[in-house]
Amino acid sequence: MAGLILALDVTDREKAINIANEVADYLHAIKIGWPLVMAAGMDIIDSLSQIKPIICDFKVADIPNTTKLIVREARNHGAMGIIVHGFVGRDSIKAAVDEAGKMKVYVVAEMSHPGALDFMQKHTDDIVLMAKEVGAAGLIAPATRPERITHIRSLAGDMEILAPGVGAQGGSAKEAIEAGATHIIVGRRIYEANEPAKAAKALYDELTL
Ligand code: FNU
Repeated sequence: MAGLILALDVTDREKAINIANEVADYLHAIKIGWPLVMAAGMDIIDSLSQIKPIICDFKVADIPNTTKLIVREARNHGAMGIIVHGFVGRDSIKAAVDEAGKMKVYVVAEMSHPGALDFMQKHTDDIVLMAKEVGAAGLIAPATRPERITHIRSLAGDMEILAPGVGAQGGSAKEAIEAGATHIIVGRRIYEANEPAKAAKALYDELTL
């Protein structure tokens, strides 16, 4: 079943935990990234893991050894998944997958912002095929370009596809799922809403109707 992932890009620990609790019923997982981890520390992963599984959006883009060290830190704090960049190449992605254990590795296949067309999109197909061969659990593909999700799905087999770009970036939850995403990632549309639970429910309903 399609699932909703909250991008919890707030920079206050208490606010993060409050929002997570408020919307938890509608979530498959919570994605946290540099804004929250830099503000609240790595322990926020342990705390939020008590509420929902945590995906660390660290967009790791480094040599294999450093990649391995970063993946290990996320794993030691109880993360369910980690997002890494694919353009760094096969050896770094393999290092992430080898170190991840039960944790899922998600490889960015194509980003959702317009700048992704400058360099990244030219290499999307190769990144998808490499991520699949190396044994990554899933891919990140743009909800802002559903036709690209469909294309990426045609190469990805049954890998998970997480699609950011719904709401604030203009993408539609329903279109992303119809195009082939398994999950949508939504941040501002939920955490900036006057009533986050209502916003999360509306997206959840859109996925399950
Ligand atoms: P919202 N994100 C993204 N596009 O937006 N990880 C990508 O291509 C990508 C991401 C993240 O716009 C972004 O960093 F690979 O407020 C943010 O955390 O809904 C979230 O997805 C989108 O947030």
